[in-house]
Amino acid sequence: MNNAAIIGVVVASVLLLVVLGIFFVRRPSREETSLVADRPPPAVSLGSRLAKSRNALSGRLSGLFGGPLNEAFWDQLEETLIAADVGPVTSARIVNSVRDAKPVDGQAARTSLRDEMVAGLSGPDRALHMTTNPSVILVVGVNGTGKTTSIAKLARRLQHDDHRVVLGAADTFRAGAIDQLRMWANRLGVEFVGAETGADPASVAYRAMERARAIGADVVIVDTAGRLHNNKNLMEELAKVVRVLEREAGVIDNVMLVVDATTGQNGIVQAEAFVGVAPVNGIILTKMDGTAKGGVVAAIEHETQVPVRFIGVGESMDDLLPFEPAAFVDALLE
Ligand SMILES: Nc1nc2c(ncn2[C@@H]2O[C@H](COP(=O)(O)OP(=O)(O)OP(=O)(O)O)[C@@H](O)[C@H]2O)c(=O)[nH]1
Ligand SMILES: [Mg+2]
Repeated sequence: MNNAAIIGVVVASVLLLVVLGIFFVRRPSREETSLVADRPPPAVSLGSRLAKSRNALSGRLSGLFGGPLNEAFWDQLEETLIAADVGPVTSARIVNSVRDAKPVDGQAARTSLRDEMVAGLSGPDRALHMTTNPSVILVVGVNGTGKTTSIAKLARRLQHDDHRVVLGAADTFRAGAIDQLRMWANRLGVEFVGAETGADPASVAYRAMERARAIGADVVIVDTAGRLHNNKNLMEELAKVVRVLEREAGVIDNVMLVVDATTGQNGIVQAEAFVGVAPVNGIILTKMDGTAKGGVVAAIEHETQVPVRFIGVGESMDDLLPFEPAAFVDALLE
């Protein structure tokens, strides 16, 4: 072999090694190609998700705070809060408190309004309770409020916090409901317990608990059929699911009522009806991205005395956020 041939072979070998190196370095790792749930949830901008409510509220407020703090100002401030679905009682209380603080100008009034809104939402413990193992999260609410989607989002959060989750599809009433939850379970890579449409929901709840104990999962989330509070059969069926889960777990740590924020004050009526049948101790307020009336959080909490634990701000699996009063109010008044 002459020198040129030797150099040719060396160059070709080096090139081959470089190409192979690039291939192996750039090839996605197992983590990249595996479950979506292995990736941390991306940060969601609360301000942009609440843009409808923010535009409605801030638009009216900026005009107001630019003018004199006379009687008309206080009346209009109250009307603005009521228009944002804050609720008449809560709106009046907030305005009275701001007024009592005797702000000297619009800027001081704005600061005081912000603080009063945050104070009005502060107090309740909003963390998920986890006292049993497995710990149960039962999800209830009227049709189409976002129960199943919120369960997927919750599972996603819990999984990211190193919990091992089982999803139980106890909505055996609506055709397609079981497959909808199964699809989410597959995407997230969490354990799933299903049934045939028409099966007894309480037995699904029981099997989900059994499965969790068998595999050492620490959280069981149970989906239920959407129901109106005046549907007697479905309400009795829900009471049975509650009894079975209470028997199996001792206590249901979290009974989450899912309320669609776009239904505004109607959500309060729904909430009150469910509280009578299941030991509801938390609210997930969904579709906050689709309403200009985000103030409904304040009214719902005031009327039901049940804390809003999470808000839904979109349709993807990362669009569920713990409800944090200060961040929420700042996003609305931004
Ligand atoms: N924009 C938006 N859409 C949402 C949110 N949460 C749920 N949805 C949508 O609302 C629709 C109904 O959601 P589901 O989760 O199926 O509601 P459900 O309460 O389980 O409905 P049923 O099982 O029929 O009672 C779906 O199209 C969801 O993508 C949210 O926070 N924002
Ligand atoms: Mg559902």
